[in-house]
Amino acid sequence: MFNNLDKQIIKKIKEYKTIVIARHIGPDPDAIASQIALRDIIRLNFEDKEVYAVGIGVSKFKFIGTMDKIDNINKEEALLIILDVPEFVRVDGAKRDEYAYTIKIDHHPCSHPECDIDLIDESACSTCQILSQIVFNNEITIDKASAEKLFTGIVSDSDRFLLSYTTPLTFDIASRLLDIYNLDLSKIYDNLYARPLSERKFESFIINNLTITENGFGYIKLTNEDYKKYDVDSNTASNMINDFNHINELKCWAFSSYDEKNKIYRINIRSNGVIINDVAQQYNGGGHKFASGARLTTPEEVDELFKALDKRCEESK
Ligand SMILES: [Mn+2]
Repeated sequence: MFNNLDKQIIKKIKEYKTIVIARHIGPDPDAIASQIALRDIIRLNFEDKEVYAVGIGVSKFKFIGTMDKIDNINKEEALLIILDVPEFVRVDGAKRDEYAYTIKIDHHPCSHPECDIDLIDESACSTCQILSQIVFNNEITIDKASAEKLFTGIVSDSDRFLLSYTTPLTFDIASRLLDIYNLDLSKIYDNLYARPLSERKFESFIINNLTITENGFGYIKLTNEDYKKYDVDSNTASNMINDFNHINELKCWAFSSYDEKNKIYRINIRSNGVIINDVAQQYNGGGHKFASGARLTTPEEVDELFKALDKRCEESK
């Protein structure tokens, strides 16, 4: 399994006293949950180690855990583990060259080596699934809190077992986590899915204003005025993009959310079987075959990307 890379990773974790764990910018529950779970599992198993989770905290995901400050560590002697992120350009709060040794554990496609050890399983629904597999296969001790986090990442990234990355292994691992650690499902789902009515109204606004081309490409460009009107922020649409799955008329859909603070257009793209990540890659983005994103600086680039996605839908007819 994993070509023994999991064994090599465990060996490296044993070797280093200081370990820093990072994940992608604009984190989702899988990114944060894998990060916090791995940190806490290492702390639980090796009391003498200093382990830190780095990156900008997200208040919405505080229920998973909070980030650490690393002021006084010697990075040159530390191990860096990046999770749920294919490339360093998208890593939040850590640079490869600053660390003694680097490890990546991820489920996003990546065609080139990125770290000293790259454990990539593109067939996994989530990074939390890979971590759970490493835990179970190596009989590593974890506690209920970490099991809860791993389960949270699996549920969130598989979109409640809806996406095509959901496999028998996904159910097997979820079942074992539930069974062994007696997890409280309603608590986990409340944390992940409870939201204010304003967000549901905003979702209706998107549905009502989505432009759908004759090729089955649906898109909307969200503005500051839209966020203000519905009392939501520029990240809100990103978190509901999966909810537009299973609409007959949509082959592929994309939201453009203008982020005024960073002066960028954040694009979220999903599809029902049309491959989109190579298109996103041409526009400062990337991701999975059917779930990608991009960050653009001008409205013209947004139009170009949307045109390219529409063309991809046309070609797939
Ligand atoms: Mn993920």
